Amino acid sequence: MTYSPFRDSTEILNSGDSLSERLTEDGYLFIRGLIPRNDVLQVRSGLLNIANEYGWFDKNSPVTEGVANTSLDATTLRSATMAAVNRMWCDEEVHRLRIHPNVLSLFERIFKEPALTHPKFTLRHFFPNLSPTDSHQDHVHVGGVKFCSMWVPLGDCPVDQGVLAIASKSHKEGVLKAKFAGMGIIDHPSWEWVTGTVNAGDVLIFTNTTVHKSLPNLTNKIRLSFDGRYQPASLPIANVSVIPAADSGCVEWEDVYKNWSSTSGQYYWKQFNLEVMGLDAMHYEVDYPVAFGRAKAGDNAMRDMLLRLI
Ligand SMILES: O=C(O)CCC(=O)C(=O)O
Repeated sequence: MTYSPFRDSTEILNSGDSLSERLTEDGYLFIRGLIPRNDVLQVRSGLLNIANEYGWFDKNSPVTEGVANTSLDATTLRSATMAAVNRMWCDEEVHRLRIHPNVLSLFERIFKEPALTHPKFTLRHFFPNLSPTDSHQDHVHVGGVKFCSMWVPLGDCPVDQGVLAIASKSHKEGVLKAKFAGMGIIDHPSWEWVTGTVNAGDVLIFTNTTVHKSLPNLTNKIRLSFDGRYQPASLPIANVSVIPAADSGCVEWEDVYKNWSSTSGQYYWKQFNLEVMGLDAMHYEVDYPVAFGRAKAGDNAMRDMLLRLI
């Protein structure tokens, strides 16, 4: 497969009309330096320090490099360091980064109304030995009516460190058939796959039906990133998006916030009169029996993917 470079939308950052036109045309926006680089690096440093307490990194390299401790396989890592993931997900600085004023004002320009940041988000730690994220559309997993995803690497992410790739113009056909559970969409000849280095502070924004995936992480470093979802506050949101992620280990938001040093950034969505709807699980759950069967029969790529989905 060949990849073209991202179309850079930094120059049109201040024009809501141009941003929405481009989003409608390409299905994505790549914006450099939307979030101050140092804010991102500070969050990265906090998360690396937590992860380091749980032995994630190679002892012979500086923690700041995020070089993976290769003696931990994915299974050991998952069971032995769940506590690290719980703490990382609840980290207050990550939560505040998602609602950075530069981010909110960008989405308000695009939506032309107040922007709601979904309370739930995904924090990813992509180890070199894991399989990449297969191609999918977020609508299937997140539900709701209309939202954009924003992918933010927490540190510089070169192409070979598992960066995101996007199928430009793939958002126009609605929900597409996938191999299972919304994952693994067959390529279409009219799409142009785009990718490139995404540095700390840069963001990738795409619609809820834009097909995307990650490239393999061929380095010896862990790729940290988060993906947040943003929507016009007046539209319904799915119930699965207003609860803490399973990775947090928390059921209630109160538990997420219990070790925060400040209340800034807590319960921000309560300012809106949200209409909450159920998730239409039609596309999502239908293939699970097959997927689990394959994972149990020794398909490790399937197993890794399922572990990341649930
Ligand atoms: O970071 C990844 O590997 C996948 C991200 C993703 O699927 C998303 O941002 O919706």
